[in-house]
Amino acid sequence: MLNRSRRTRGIAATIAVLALGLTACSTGSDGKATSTSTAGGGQGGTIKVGFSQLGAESGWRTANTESVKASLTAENGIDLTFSDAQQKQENQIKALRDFIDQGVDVIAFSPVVETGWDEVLQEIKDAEIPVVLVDRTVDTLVVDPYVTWIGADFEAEGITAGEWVVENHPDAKIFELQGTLGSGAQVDRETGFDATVGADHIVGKASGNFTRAEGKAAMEAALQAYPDMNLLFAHNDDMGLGAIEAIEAAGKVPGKDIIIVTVDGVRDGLQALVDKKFNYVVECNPVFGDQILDAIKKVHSGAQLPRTTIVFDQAFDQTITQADVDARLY
Ligand code: GYE
Repeated sequence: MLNRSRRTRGIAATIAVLALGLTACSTGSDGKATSTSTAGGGQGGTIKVGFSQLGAESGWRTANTESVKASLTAENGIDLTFSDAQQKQENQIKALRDFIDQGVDVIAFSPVVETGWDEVLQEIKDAEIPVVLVDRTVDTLVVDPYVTWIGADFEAEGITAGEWVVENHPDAKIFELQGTLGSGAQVDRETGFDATVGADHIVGKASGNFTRAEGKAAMEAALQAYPDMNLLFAHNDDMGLGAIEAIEAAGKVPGKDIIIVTVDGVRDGLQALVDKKFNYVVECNPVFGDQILDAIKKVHSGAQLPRTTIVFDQAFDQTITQADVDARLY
């Protein structure tokens, strides 16, 4: 009998902390469901990799895709099939099944939501293809569904955001713009933030699906529904940027009438901080393609790997300068 209480999630016992240098990325992403593959196929030292990216919903995702493509190259010994699921789990499951059919050596993927992967993860396991889990986490009954996971500590990000709010705006009436419901990034940021600020400070919540357009729409509705709200916690920069448009359209001043706290730290987000429209940004670094490459090579060669590698994050307030923003690579 399967027992859902046996959860396997990304944050596990062994933790390696990576301080990332900023690396330039070259390739671009058009955000469409594309599949690119170089010639070869696991021969002569080349590792055949299927990478299922969950979408192109945000500046973070675009930077992450660029980093992955810049690292998983033929020069680095990788024959990459890259597939963009456009934020749809069914597309991602299909891509994973295609990778099994292609007989790739290693599968890497960033799951759009945490649950619903049991069947396909079991199929991958039965096909004896090792999995490198990237960015978001899974919640599955499959035992040992992946060899290693690389990503950020989302709960710690939520706590960092919450601690800034408690210290600087202890009486805030908070509206929370959630990311894609059921995603590791949404679930854990919300858990960390809510526990830190206390549920009674949160006047309302709605999901903006990590996109600018949906963040704007959700904020428009929230401004009507919660007229006393004076602080926004957005689970990513893009939703916060969409919210700025809604706040200004309502005749209010972002960063003053409504304090804005976000997560990610992409250049547009940090620019809003310099422009005093955002008040605090917790970083989530998307540039870890080199670490994914390293993990894939080690997984393929059977070398030992930590079960979990946490990407290092920092946080920024309005003391950030224009020069800092201009130096930002993503
Ligand atoms: O914060 C958000 C993106 O999973 C960490 O997904 C990622 C999140 C990121 O859409 O911008």
